[in-house]
Amino acid sequence: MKIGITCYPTYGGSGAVATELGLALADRGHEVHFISYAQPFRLNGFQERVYFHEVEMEDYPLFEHPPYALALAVALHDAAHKHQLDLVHMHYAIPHAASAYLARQMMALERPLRVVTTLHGTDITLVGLHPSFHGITRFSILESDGLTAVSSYLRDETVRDFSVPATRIDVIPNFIDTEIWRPDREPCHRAKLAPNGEKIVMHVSNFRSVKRVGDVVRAFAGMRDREGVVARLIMVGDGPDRMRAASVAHELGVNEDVVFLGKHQSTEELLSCADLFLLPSETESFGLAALEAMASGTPVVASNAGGIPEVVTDGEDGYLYAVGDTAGMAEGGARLLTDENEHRRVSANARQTAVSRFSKDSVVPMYEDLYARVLRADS
Ligand code: GMT
Repeated sequence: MKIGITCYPTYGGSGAVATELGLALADRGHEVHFISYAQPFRLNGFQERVYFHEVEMEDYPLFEHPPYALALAVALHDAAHKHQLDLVHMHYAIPHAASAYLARQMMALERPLRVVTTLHGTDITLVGLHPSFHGITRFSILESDGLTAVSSYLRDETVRDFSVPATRIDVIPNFIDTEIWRPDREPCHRAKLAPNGEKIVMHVSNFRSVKRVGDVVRAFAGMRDREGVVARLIMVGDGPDRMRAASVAHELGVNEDVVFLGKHQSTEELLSCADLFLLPSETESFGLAALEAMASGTPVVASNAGGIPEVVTDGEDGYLYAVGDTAGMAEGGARLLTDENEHRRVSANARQTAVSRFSKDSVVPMYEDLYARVLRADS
């Protein structure tokens, strides 16, 4: 097949999944064209059958906000026309699904162009709910020929808030390359991250309010209060709540042992040397960062919000707590940091879950099946 893929190219789970999907599809013999305003951050190095088309934008003084959705529609149409694309796959509905709708209309006189949209999270649970986006989000996802959500939770939210029939949505979970995200990943930076042999607690996110980064620090401080816990907290990523997290660390007197690394391209190198991963989010449609930690053999302590329980099974391959229960997270985290047998058990289960349920090889064929269905419906 010839497939166009659009995603947000900067940091973020949806862009990461879209890029990994494109690379995996190319590996399996498909031709893949990424179409976006910048090269997706995980798209580096040459790979056969992979192309990148940058969306060109005219910067005209009249435009306070350049109309990216329109420029993207034109770029999708151009790529579909020039490269004979069979379908375009949009990751994150806003504004991509609307641009794809326009591109499909533009192509209609020539030949059919099919549109698949993957819902990732806040396109449905937050941004899409805003009155300025709700109508166009509903319209454009209903107009998509194929529709996927990354968890059953997200499918149910879409049904409830956008009146989209459940039968229209395939649940296809996020996936991971378990050869890249692995426990024995080299190089290991443990000695640099924790020079005095401390345990490493880690958090990776975009530090938006939904991530509750203050709770990450509170849970860590709670662990540190418990006997036998000598640990450092490594905060990876950046975003609006970074300062807030730093001031919580100050207030709780743990700032000496909280390190803000900033954005990092290859978190697989960091996660494989962590002892514990914290994800206390208000909500997550899936929680790709948790899956990356699990594949790296790092036990996850998280909130039982949104789609996280579809990834982490409490007591088996991680521990889950109510949103805001930092005392519970501290207790569970401390147990994992001090009880070696428990750590080994949860770590092995986490890796096993990632390999058996969320590996590239088991999930990518689900997209291929959907594409085939969508294209068949055409004839
Ligand atoms: O939805 C967002 O705000 C951003 C999006 C992203 O691009 O990272 O995150 C969502 O998509 C990820 C990939 O499918 C999921 O793993 C995240 O859980 C989800 N974030 C939220 O639901 C808050």
